[in-house]
Amino acid sequence: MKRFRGNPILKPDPHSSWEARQVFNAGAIYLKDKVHLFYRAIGHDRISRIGYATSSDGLNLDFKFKHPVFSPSGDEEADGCEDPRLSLINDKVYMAYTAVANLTYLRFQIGLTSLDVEKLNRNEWSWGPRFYPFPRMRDKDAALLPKILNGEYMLFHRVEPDICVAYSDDLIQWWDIKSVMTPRPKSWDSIKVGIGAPPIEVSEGWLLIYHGVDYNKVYRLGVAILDKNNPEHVIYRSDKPILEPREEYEKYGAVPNVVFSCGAVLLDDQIIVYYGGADTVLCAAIYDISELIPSRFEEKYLLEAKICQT
Ligand code: BMA
Repeated sequence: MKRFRGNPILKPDPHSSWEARQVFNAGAIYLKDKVHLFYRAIGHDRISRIGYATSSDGLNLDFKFKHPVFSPSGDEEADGCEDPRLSLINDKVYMAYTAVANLTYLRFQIGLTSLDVEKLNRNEWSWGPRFYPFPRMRDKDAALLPKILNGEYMLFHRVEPDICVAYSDDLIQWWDIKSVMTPRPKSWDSIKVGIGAPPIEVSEGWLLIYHGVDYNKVYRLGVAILDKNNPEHVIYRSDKPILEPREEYEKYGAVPNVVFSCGAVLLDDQIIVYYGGADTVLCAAIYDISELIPSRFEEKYLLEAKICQT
């Protein structure tokens, strides 16, 4: 694993009121030869909005939209839209996010909306209607599986402390809410777990980057593989984290000791994981896919051993 040398790839802009304090936790999709990043931005008013930037190599940003591309609307999310996670299904980009309210009976729930790819390409930010899949249920860390399986959408979300799923055929009615991954006692992911990027399809199944929190409130990232045809089955889960706070920009900031991801892209055989450092800046880490999938590691190891022998 390599942290990108140019980290952080995005820092708060003191001259821009809506993103003056924190820019972090970006959702990502790869489309039309570039990575599109939708990031959480906090400004002077401490409200979270979503900003947008693109990168042709996935690491250096070459375009940044001047204004937020998605902002809170209505009582359900008056205090902010956080942690966007993007999934491309057919010609639509779906964005799940945390809708934050300031109501005694509601602090946060999941929001879901969509944007046509054509509109994204024209930077026309007329998003579709906003849905709240589980109205007023305390829930976050949501993303759609980027594929319709057996005619159903599959939503990952987090009812504390577990990663859960739910299914729907119209994105309005949801059923079969169930837990699929739970914290492990005495481990780096002992208190709660939540997904990072939406699952990425690979030959072995669905690769899931997820976060885990321990008793010291340290956020780390781990990896799991989900069954290809039935992604509610976890077929592999890493014992050790794949990323933990180590650099200054991960240890010190608005919330110390946090690496937190909402997006990743697979480019050739490398996965670029976008993550927020200490809830303040946006960073990237690059993984050879064989580092994340144990069977591929084995193949690579055997191949290297063979090359050494000859
Ligand atoms: C989560 C979310 C994230 C944040 C993380 C660490 O609950 O609020 O946006 O990065 O906590 O503070």
